[in-house]
Amino acid sequence: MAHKMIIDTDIGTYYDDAFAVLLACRSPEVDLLGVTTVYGDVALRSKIARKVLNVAGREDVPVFSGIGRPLQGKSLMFGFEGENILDPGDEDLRPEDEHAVDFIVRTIMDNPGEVSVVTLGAVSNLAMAYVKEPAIAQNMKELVIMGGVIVPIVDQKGIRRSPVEEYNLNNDPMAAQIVFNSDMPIVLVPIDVTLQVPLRDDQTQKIHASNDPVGKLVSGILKVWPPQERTIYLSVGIPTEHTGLWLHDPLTVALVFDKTFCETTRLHVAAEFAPTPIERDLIVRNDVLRTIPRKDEPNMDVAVTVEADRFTDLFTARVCGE
Ligand SMILES: [Ca+2]
Repeated sequence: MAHKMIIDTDIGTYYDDAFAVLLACRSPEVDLLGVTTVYGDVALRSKIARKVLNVAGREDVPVFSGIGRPLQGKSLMFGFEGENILDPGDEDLRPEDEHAVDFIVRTIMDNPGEVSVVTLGAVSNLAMAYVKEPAIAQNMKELVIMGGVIVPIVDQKGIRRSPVEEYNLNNDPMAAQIVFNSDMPIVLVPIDVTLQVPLRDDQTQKIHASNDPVGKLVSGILKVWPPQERTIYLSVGIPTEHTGLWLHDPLTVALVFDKTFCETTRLHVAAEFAPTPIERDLIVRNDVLRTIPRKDEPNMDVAVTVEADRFTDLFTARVCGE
């Protein structure tokens, strides 16, 4: 039976949330129950999600706007915000009236033990859903979170990735603490693992050659992404020659239906604030949430390795309609 799934996403800031939604649409193993939006301009994000689903022929999948303002701190909007997805004729794209938090609680409680929730942005909606109905922790099948850094690494492009390099959890640190301290069955997919799944050149060429509507949408996004990323990175002082087309969010979706893409280990991961050196800024910040493994009772499964070629080949084939 297909895996019942809710995707909670900050679609629009980076390119790969749209790719994750499209992969779910194109995966027969997935029963996509709804897409919820989070962080910043959730109305715009919902419009983008609605459009992406429609292109994939999934007008039946509902979209719900969630929490735009982090429980703590302020949201920073940046990204491509739908360029090459939305067009001027899309003014009427609308989400459902129900709030994302209510939809998440209702859907989990109506389908005990069956719903996998995948978060691809800040975990504000999940934190509020848990506060509203703590029993979702025992009634969800799993919560698969793209976020955090477990093993700080130097990526293949030569950039050191410390906990500050991961935005999803730092965009709402209080929400991350609530979720980590809940009893939700968490699978954490940290960025030190997702940085191992960039699209290869032969795969992007195959996507650019695709005549499939989903393949064409992915191709269009890939074309506008490098200049967008350059703008985003320059605005925070990051060298832009080091970037790659990583599939952080699609990998997180794929893990719901094929756990063998990643090797996981049971860890206790604490979300806490600790002094964090930020090499690019030559400062030490105390307001950065770190994901720190502790020798303590495990509270989640953490992805530690990934079969990169097998996953990126699957992604490429599915968005090209094969
Ligand atoms: Ca995201």
